[in-house]
Amino acid sequence: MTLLYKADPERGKQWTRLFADKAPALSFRVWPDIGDPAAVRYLAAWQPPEDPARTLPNLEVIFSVGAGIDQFDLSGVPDHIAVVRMVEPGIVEGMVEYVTQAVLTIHRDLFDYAAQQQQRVWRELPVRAAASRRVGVLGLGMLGSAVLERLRLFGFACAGWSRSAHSLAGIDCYAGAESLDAFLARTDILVCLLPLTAATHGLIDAAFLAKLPGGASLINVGRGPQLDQQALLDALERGHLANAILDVTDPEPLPPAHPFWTHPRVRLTPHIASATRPETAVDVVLENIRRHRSGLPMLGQIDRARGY
Ligand code: NDP
Ligand code: OXD
Repeated sequence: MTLLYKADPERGKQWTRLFADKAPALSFRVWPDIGDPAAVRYLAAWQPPEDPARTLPNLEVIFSVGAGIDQFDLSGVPDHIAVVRMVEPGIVEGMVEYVTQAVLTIHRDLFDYAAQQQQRVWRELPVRAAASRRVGVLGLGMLGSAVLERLRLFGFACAGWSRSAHSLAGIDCYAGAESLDAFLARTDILVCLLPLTAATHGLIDAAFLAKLPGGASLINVGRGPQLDQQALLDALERGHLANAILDVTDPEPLPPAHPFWTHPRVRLTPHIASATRPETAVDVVLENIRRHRSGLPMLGQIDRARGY
């Protein structure tokens, strides 16, 4: 029984060492050295090969090496092959760090201080109490809920929005399309941590941004196509939005002439908010293989109809 890895080759070397150490009996191979294709039961990939069921006739499970699975073309993956996203503590830690720094950057006026520094201006701005700053997170899954739990400790007024109803201590939870307007109206710093699906593609458009209070800011760590980038530029231009911190864009990278590169109110990072950490991911993949062999539900198995 083989587990085949098909993603970044450098990380592949780490995965190889870790699997050799933690599961020496498992045959672990790195694409394109697949050995006997019929022996491959598990695939850990960022992008599966084209027509995976034909290339790997006995494939049972595809593990995404990332938290998202939107990069997979599932139309070519038959239903009997389970698809599992990465649910591991390293990704969560990285995302909590990134979003915390982004929220604090906005909360403590670092965009304004950067502009002042350019002009050699030494001037204090009034400090707002965290309790008066309303943070709202789109998505209350593995990442959104962890981010909110941490932000709550700073004293921010925290809320989250999801598809189904949730209950989280100290967080105002909103659910479903009918509650979106109320959620947006109470949000000063909006964080997007939604998966990319048909329902979230283009969700953050001009009408959506207009529902945020004047002076609100956006942090997008979900996926680039969830945001209408021109609508964001327009909202910043009009002064309706104050700042944006974007870790994901569409396309990635943006073309050199894109206005985001030089916009004083936009901070860009190259999709680095968080990444799977092989040391912890390997344990989760091994646990999922054990579960799968015993007929138990796997951690992070996606619902194909829902798209995440
Ligand atoms: P989860 O699947 O655990 O959570 C997704 C959340 O989004 C759930 O709360 C879900 O609601 C909610 N949701 C999905 N669709 C809708 C909808 N149409 N309307 C309202 N809420 C919706 O995902 P994770 O938290 O693990 O990851 C979220 C995303 O973060 C990933 O898909 C990926 O795109 C992005 N990501 C980005 C990284 C980066 O470096 N920039 C790194 C890792 C992930 P419900 O709870 O009701 O199901
Ligand atoms: C992920 C990502 O989905 O890196 O893990 O964006």
